[in-house]
Amino acid sequence: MHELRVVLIDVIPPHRHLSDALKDLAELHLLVKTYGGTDVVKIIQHRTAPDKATFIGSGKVNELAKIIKKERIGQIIINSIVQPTQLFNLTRSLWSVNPNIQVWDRVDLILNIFDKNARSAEAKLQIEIARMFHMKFRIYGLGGTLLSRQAGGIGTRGIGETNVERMRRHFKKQIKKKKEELEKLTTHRQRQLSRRKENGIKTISIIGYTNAGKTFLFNLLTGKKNAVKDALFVTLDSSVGSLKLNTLRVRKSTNTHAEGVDNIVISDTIGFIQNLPPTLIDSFKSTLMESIYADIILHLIDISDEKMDEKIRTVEKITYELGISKKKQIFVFNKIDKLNGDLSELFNSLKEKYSDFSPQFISVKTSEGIESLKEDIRRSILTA
Ligand SMILES: Nc1nc2c(ncn2[C@@H]2O[C@H](COP(=O)(O)OP(=O)(O)OP(=O)(O)O)[C@@H](O)[C@H]2O)c(=O)[nH]1
Ligand SMILES: [Mg+2]
Repeated sequence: MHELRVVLIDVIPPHRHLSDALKDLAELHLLVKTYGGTDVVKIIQHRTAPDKATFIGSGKVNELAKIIKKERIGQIIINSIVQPTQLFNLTRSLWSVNPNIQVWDRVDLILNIFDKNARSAEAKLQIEIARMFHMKFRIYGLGGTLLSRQAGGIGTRGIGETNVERMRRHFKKQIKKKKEELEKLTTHRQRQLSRRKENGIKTISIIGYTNAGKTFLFNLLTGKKNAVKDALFVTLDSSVGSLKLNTLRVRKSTNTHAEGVDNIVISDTIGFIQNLPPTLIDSFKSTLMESIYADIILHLIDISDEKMDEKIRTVEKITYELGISKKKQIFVFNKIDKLNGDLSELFNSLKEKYSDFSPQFISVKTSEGIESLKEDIRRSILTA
């Protein structure tokens, strides 16, 4: 397989520091790596707003064309959600140096990673729907320019318009069909979840930014062996297992069974990322149903991440959109093994800042803090 050589592009406001922008691009870099590409060149342009026609300004387009030629670039990836006409114009202006050049925005890249990692029928279906929604807007967006202009010169109402109409109808029908299929799966899942509740089984859902260590924690708590990787969106499906509390010091006087604490199901699911269009989250409702029905949410956070605060806010925003922000949540700060020195000051400030979410500090890698987390889960579940 030949190497996919990529240029990453970001347009940032004039006052933003280059070092900050490079940190932002680090995530895009990881996404590209996950997809299997090699980023060769990074281009950051300071602008008050993206160029209306080609997203980056015309000078940068020329510079980009030279790089494509010299570095044998096959793919451009822009770290934003880009308008369809801008994508098309930019692509067209690069055809002279590489007629096969692909220009993607952030959502295209994420959808393509999803495609690669999807295993279950449910995940595949959800991605198909997300992709159709994404393409639908692409085609509508181009409808006014490219497609109807094709009809130019033809006397009557214009073939272009008819094409757009036809595609619109086609997409509408396809989306409806796929949504009905997904609806069946969702209903089935809902029924399972309701049955769990009726049987007195408590459920805990691990959520968090992608790559926080959710599956690693899930495996540790359940004894399962799901895939853990230093890549983004490794997990796309939700999976469940029973929480092993047996390592807990069981007090002789309490009958844990009667308290129902061995009946705890824990779920792992798709991670979140910033700049996701709401339709994309919406297509994952079926998978996210596990979190929607959960009694307790464990929000897992990578404490070693420079962008930790921003990522916490992104996850909080999504939990709000999913209607689960009012649920009992425990903030679990993971990867403490990656930090050096005296951590008590940091831990105390986080404990204070997130006092509503009973912060816990763990390392799945070294198992530090895991017993205390289990203890907290057990306490919370009795009142949930
Ligand atoms: N050093 C260290 N690395 C960790 C720890 N927990 C997880 N990791 C690493 O972080 C990476 C991501 O772990 P995963 O469990 O796959 O993360 P995830 O949140 O499930 O990620 P996605 O499913 O891709 O959203 C892996 O390389 C893990 O080995 C930890 O406590 N310490
Ligand atoms: Mg995972």
